Amino acid sequence: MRATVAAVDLGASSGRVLLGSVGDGKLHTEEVHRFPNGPVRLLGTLHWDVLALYREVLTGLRLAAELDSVGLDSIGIDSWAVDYGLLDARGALLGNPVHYRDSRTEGITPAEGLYELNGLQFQPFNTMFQLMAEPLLEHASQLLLIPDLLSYWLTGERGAEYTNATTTGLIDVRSGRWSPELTRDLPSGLLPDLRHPGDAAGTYEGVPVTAVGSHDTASAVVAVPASTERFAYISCGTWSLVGVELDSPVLTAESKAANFTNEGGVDGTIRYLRNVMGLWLLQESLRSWNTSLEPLLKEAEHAQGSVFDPNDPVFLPPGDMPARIQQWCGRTMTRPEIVRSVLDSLAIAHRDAVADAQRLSGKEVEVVHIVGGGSHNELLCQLTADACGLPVVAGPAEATALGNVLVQARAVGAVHGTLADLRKLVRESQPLRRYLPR
Ligand code: ADP
Ligand code: LRH
Repeated sequence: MRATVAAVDLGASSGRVLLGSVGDGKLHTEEVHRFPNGPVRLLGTLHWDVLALYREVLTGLRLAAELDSVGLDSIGIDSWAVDYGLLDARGALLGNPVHYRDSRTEGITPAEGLYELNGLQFQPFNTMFQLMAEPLLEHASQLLLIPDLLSYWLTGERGAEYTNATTTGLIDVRSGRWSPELTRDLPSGLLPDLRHPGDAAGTYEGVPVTAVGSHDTASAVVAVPASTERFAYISCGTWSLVGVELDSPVLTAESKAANFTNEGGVDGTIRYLRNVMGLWLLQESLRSWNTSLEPLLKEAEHAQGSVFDPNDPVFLPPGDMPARIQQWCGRTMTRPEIVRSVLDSLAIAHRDAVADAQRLSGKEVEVVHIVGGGSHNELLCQLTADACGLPVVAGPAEATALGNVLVQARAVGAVHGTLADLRKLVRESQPLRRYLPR
């Protein structure tokens, strides 16, 4: 059987809709629509433009349906994590979703014992902390994470997809269910029933909508083209999500101190990883300079960088990134020097996270896979191989959308098997580039 599916993938910096065709051991994809995404400041608060995103999703689905004369077999949606819309009792959206980089959670500290319950690294923007600063909570009857909200608008059906739900901080890492203890102070009924990747999630114009790993990072990890179990991954886009795939969580004091997270993956896996600030540092620098990346990357090859800690919280909010980097490094730098500093610093942060993931989980790694837009950045891939002292396999850049396609294709019966079988399809169909450590 062959299936044609549409994958909607919304990253923090851009969104796209891919048409995927899967069957007879083959995977083929075509991008049908791409659009920018980013924060909008409105009366002092940082928001997403969620209606504009929904319009782009509709446009993408129309283009996908036009290209596929046979008829789509399924639609799946993933996006960045933690952010949500609140619905009133009639199901209408209350307010415009707030961006995780908004300052409303600044200064928040986690309660004792939280890590042991939810297994999540502390990030001030985790949904549970946003809810502590949420003025609309008392008026809300339900909360939907972004992919679930868009899916609800398409289908009229509500649910909470599991992989993304684990990023809220409200899921018990052992049971995989909403934690009665952590949700005690929330209005009853606020959190919808969980659904899992592969579950049916309603229909849109007669086409089934299928739950995928709706956390973009969960979908990206599905499409890591690993040929061994001994791999680390770096899902490298706005963030670098660096870690390993495990069967069960690591909840030790050392793991908590190292700020490693145990997020829920597809097929009951654990995504044991650390958030590294990622290419946001470059995106925000380019925005300040109002320039494009490629010429600067060329010049950065021969520039002298300085190393800084990319995970310093000073780099989290939007604003003048080059000024913050120069201040951290204590010197004035040219643009290529700033770009080189970012890449050198990310490579070292990648190395530390790969080393910590191995040490804390006991899982040994022989290859590092870089997927996402950052896999196009040759200098970053080489510097990461050099820092890790391990081969790096770069690609696919659209791993997230591919993981989304594959989980849908498996749900409709066009492909069978485990994550290893899905990964083999990616490996055999996508161009990959190998970097050896120098
Ligand atoms: P997200 O899903 O978080 O929005 P992506 O995975 O789309 O992020 O990655 C976007 C980033 O990838 C860009 O900010 C850029 O740094 C990098 N990137 C994309 N294409 C290229 C390219 N051709 N060369 C170098 N870097 C690239
Ligand atoms: C990457 C990502 C990441 C989260 C962050 C909020 O897009 O989903 O996994 O930590 O956005």
